[in-house]
Amino acid sequence: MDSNSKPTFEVCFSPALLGNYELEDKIVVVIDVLRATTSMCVAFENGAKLIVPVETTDESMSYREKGYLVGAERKGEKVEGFDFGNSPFSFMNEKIKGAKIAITTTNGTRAIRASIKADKLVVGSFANLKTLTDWLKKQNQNVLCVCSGWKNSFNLEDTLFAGALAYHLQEDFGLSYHRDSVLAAKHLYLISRQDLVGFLKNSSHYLRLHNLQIDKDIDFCLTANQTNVIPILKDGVLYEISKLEKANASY
Ligand code: 3SL
Repeated sequence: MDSNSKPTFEVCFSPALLGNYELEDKIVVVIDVLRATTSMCVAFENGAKLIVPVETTDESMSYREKGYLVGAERKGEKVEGFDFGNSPFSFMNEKIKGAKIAITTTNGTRAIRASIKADKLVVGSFANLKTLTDWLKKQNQNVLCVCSGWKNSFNLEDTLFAGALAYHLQEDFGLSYHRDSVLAAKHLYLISRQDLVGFLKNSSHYLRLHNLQIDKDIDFCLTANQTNVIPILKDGVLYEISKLEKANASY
């Protein structure tokens, strides 16, 4: 990065487009608003020690014998035999305090694994919007938002969160060659921010979760600023950033 210029801000609409972006010099913000990255924030807010994001149910289950709580979501539902699925409310209990967790979800944990080459990888959701925005402003480093989407397709809710970041960071960051996705995300956020739930009512994943009768999860995931945690990846494992920084001041 040229020392006189602002760091760049980019938005990748799907993990399938990641090949178009350099990750190595960037902070990557992985976004799966409904619901994986929101639930990860909630788990850390409730005292989880660490979270291992994995791709398959077998991999997640293999952590049980190592003393982990294990989670798995497929088609929006908890997979039988696991401790929990992917509802933020399932991470709001005493069992989570101090727990080591392994989890696989349809898109969110895959997007994290696909972004592993990032210089730093953090997890974003409306739940930690302000804390994450403030932290990103202080880093002076190029940022790439990776929307988890749905099975490699574009989705609206992750784009809206990327747009919220774009809006709140616009004074501090410049746009790169990949500017159109940022402009589109910011525009969608600006026309929806007064009523995110209403704006998403016809979107695919809203309807998928609504049909499972978990509208309370949707409402929770679209509510801004419920926690000050920032999950950050180190050696394939997510930790809460302030705890990791204390343990390793040089990170
Ligand atoms: O796609 C994912 O990773 C999940 O967040 C989907 S769900 O909201 O749990 O159905």
